[in-house]
Amino acid sequence: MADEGRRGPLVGIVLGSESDSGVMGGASEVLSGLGVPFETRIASAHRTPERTLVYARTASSRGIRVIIAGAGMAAHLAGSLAGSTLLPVIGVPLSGSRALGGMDALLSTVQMPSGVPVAAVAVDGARNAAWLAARILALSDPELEKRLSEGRDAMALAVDASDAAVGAEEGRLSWLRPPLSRPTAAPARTSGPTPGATASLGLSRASSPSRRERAKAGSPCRRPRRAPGSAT
Ligand code: AIR
Repeated sequence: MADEGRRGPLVGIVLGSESDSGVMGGASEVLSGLGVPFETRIASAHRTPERTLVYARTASSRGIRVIIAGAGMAAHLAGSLAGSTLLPVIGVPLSGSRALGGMDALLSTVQMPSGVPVAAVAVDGARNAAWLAARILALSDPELEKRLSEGRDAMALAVDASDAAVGAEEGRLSWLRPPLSRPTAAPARTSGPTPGATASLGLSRASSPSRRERAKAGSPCRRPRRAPGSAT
């Protein structure tokens, strides 16, 4: 993954393994879209503990302002980094191993001891890690704050468009439903529903009304409740 922009990187994306790059590429995409310069590095808390330590210790002096750390399995990467820097660290628990669906990585990332915080996002939540990093940077960057605001407006517009599309779909299907203004007189206590009531919904059957239909019609099919305290 290429470094972004003319400025030095502000966000450090650290992967526990190259095998994490598929999911973690989502963070790069978001930061690229927002014009936030970042770098991507690979360092394993277990396989290369010294490299991880050096990265954490030197990140701030190189201009990094937020670290995003993604790892799977016993995911101690974010915690290790957070223990050796004062920069905010966002942890991305990854589900890659499949054995525990990412629960292993989630707990390893999120259950940090007091005083060494890791802001953990959802399992495989690389994109949200990037959005969060951008929000942190936007505290001191009004231009970035503006881009974030525009991004949020675009998301809202997309929801509006989806809602309009669903509304149109509902309009087309409304003939399937019974009219809302149908009279709601209590059904007579007969042995079954009136034929017309279910026919309009396409639910009528030649015989054997459903349990719901029997209950609606007041059919005494259900066992009577025992009074509290009554003998067995
Ligand atoms: N991992 C690597 N070092 C420590 C950990 N926890 C994680 C990687 C990856 C998983 O182990 O972040 O999600 C499997 O790595 P690999 O290299 O075997 O594919």
